[in-house]
Amino acid sequence: MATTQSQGKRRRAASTPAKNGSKGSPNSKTEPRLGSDALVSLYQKMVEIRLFEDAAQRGFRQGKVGGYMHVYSGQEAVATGFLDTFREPDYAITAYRDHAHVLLLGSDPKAVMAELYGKGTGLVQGKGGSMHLFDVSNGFYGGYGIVGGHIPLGVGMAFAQAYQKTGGITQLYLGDGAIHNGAFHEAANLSGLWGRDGLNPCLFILENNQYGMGTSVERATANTDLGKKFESYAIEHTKVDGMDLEAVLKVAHDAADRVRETGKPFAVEALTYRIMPHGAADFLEKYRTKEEVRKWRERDPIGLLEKRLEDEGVEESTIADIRTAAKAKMDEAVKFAEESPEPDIAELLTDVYTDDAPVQAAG
Ligand SMILES: Cc1ncc(C[n+]2csc(CCOP(=O)(O)OP(=O)(O)O)c2C)c(N)n1
Ligand SMILES: [Mg+2]
Repeated sequence: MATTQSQGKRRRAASTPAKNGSKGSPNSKTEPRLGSDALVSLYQKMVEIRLFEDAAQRGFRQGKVGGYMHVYSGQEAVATGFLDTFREPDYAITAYRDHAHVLLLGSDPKAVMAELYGKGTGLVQGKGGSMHLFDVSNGFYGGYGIVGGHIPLGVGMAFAQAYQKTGGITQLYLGDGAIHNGAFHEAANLSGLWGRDGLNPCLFILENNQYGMGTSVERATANTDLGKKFESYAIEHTKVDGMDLEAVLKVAHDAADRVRETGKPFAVEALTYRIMPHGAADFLEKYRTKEEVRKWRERDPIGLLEKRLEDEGVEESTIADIRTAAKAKMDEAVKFAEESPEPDIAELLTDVYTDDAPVQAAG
């Protein structure tokens, strides 16, 4: 059963359209939806991500989640805002802090939670774990644990989209730590170069949460204006307050339209903050003060959006109902993960090597 399922996934072509993308021709613009109904629906997504992360963190502490895990709490407005622009046949790729991205693209929280638990019903049959989520059917190409390792892949995906004239763009998420990795500089150089000919519709989303593990941006580089790193490669860029969903939405839609229209890369630095430790087992935070964390928690993107919704006249009961429903959904995901079977032993041999390798000529 498990084998059939994964073979089915493998058969999907790389250009399979994402289920979750908004409709419309690839060239039409996507206006940000800023009315209170739209904001309420995005609020619901952000709350679901936060509660998913809380549940995952509990599962990790109980020893039920294997491998390692990094939660996205505090950064929700960034992926929520940018993925609001996502449409068929776009692609998205990120590093290991990837739960939010895959959920926003439409993966079932039950399958994602089961993946963290290493179960056979998991998104990638329990073989990827938290850091290696993948869902091609929704346009999500991972989930990578090697810092910076996914950046050349994302630039290559964008090249493929232009080369194959799919009309899609690639959203490539990276951290403030990853930008110092050599892979970024080589890939950004090619992105700028190919972009000159309209061959790199890559939207770089630099999630500057101000730390790479315990190293602050100030301690990692002498040039702390991280967007400037893109200038070396002739990639235009801008900044946004990554805690403010509405600000992110506006910048994200402009940026995505621009990349779609020109085939050139563009970068947005979103200033954000992770309110949780770097990884699920890291609790000794000697590199930042409690006072600093408290200060940023006052700008928690979910709290800010709640205030905004109140100003818009959204009823308190609407907010409460969203929270209750999200909690029930995540409880259900945990129950599913806990009750799911271990992966079938046959899974050891699936999705390891491709079936599509060219046959080598003899001699
Ligand atoms: C090539 C490589 N070097 C070091 C590590 C260890 N490591 C894991 S996460 C991390 C920090 C990356 O920071 P950033 O890109 O800002 O992402 P964030 O964790 O803040 O989301 C490091 C150095 C790694 N996984 N891969
Ligand atoms: Mg960081």
